[in-house]
Amino acid sequence: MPIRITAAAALLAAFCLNGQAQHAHAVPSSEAASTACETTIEGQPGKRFSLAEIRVSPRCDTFTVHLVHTGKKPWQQAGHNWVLARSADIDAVIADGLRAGPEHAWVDHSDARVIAATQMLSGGEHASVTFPVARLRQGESYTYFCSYPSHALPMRGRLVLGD
Ligand SMILES: [Cu+2]
Repeated sequence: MPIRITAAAALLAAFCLNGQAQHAHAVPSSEAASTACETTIEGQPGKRFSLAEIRVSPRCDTFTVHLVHTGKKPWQQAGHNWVLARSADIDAVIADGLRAGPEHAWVDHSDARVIAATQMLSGGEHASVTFPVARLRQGESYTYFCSYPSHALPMRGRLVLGD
């Protein structure tokens, strides 16, 4: 990923690699075996996500989101990522991400309100992020979005805890 190597970028890379490693070694519990504890979502040309809603089963210990950027442009021109926060927090998370700037892929990874975030992708790239389902509360409203400037409004969806 052609981001300048800064401490934050290194942290971001470590975070993403860690997420993938966790997924690679995750053994589903027998209770969750019949439940999909992962989903794949496309970030498409025209500032669109392929899914308007993601449901997370409370029977999952962790949930993994696989993001595929189906466009062609480099991330500097039209990047896509997948960032999850409480719906009540996303305006502030988006504003702080924009302040963090391109060298942090417009996500402040030290922001505790960010529940999960993939790295920023160029067209043709993919990435995964895994988060503990214990971070989610029943009845709370969660929103995922792309933090690339001007994408957060059209590229967003609802994440719901429930079967
Ligand atoms: Cu985007």
